[in-house]
Parts: sequence; structure tokens; C-alpha cells
Amino acid sequence: MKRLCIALCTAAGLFAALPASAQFQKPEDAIKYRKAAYTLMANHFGRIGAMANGRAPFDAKVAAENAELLTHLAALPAAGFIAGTDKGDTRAKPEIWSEADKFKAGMTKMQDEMGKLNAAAKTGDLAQLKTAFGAAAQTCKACHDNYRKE
Ligand code: ASC
Repeated sequence: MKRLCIALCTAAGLFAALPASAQFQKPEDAIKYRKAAYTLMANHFGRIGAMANGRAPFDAKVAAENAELLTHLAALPAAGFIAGTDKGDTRAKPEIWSEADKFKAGMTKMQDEMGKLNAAAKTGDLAQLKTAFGAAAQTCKACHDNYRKE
């Protein structure tokens, strides 16, 4: 787990330091990248959600591991929203680029709430996890409602 975290942190740091366009050869690559990041996020968020919603037994260690991963994964998708990637195999709406500041603010809010979820998970208290999970899920939903086609 520690080694995985170091690898992810290093990757996130490298990517943050590069211009987003430098990461991708083609627009499709950026679309694939951000979708892959969201797939991973949905998986790890879903594991916490199952515990928060009583569909799985609460295991504080598992919750904390997943929440920690989410703080790193949450840094990834933004880089995939480069210009020219509103077309192709994507449900991204053009408003992502025409309201770029608002979209970016939504992305930042989601990252902040994942950070709070991580802090809540580390307490080992299910009630705190539930509250933080709900707030984080709202930030996912807000962007889906505004920026994702049906
Ligand atoms: C999830 C998941 C999302 C969000 C969203 C919250 O578990 O995969 O995309 O929560 O449904 O409203």
C-alpha cells in the first residue's frame, strides 16, 4: 500500500508539473485517460459508499485505505479535459470549456471534499464517514448534472 501510494503521489506530482497537452499524443488519449481516472474513482468511492449506506460491513481500515487513494485519484481527471476533447467517445458537454472557470471550481470542490473524506475516514468513526461521503457524492453529482450528457 505504501509503495503504491508513493508511486501514485509521484505520478500525480509529475503530471501536475507538466502542461496537460504534453501528456497526450492524441485527443482520444486524453479522453481515455480521464475516463480511466473516473473509473478508478468510482470503484474506490463505491467501496466507501457501500459501507456508508450499510450495504457492506463497516471496516475502518478499508475505508481509510480507499479514502486515501481517492485523494490522489481526484487529482488526475482534470488534465484530461484539454481543448478539442468535447468530441469523440465522451459524454462531456461543451459547457466544460465554455464555462471553464466554473467547471474548474467544481473539480476543486470535489478534490477538497475527497480530502475531508480522507480525514473523516482516518477517525474510524462511521458517522463522520457517512457525512463526508454524502458531501463528496454531492460534488460528483453536481458536475454530472451540469457537465455530463445522459
Ligand atoms: C458514486 C459514483 C458516482 C457518484 C455519484 C454521486 O459512487 O460512482 O459517480 O457516487 O453517483 O451522486
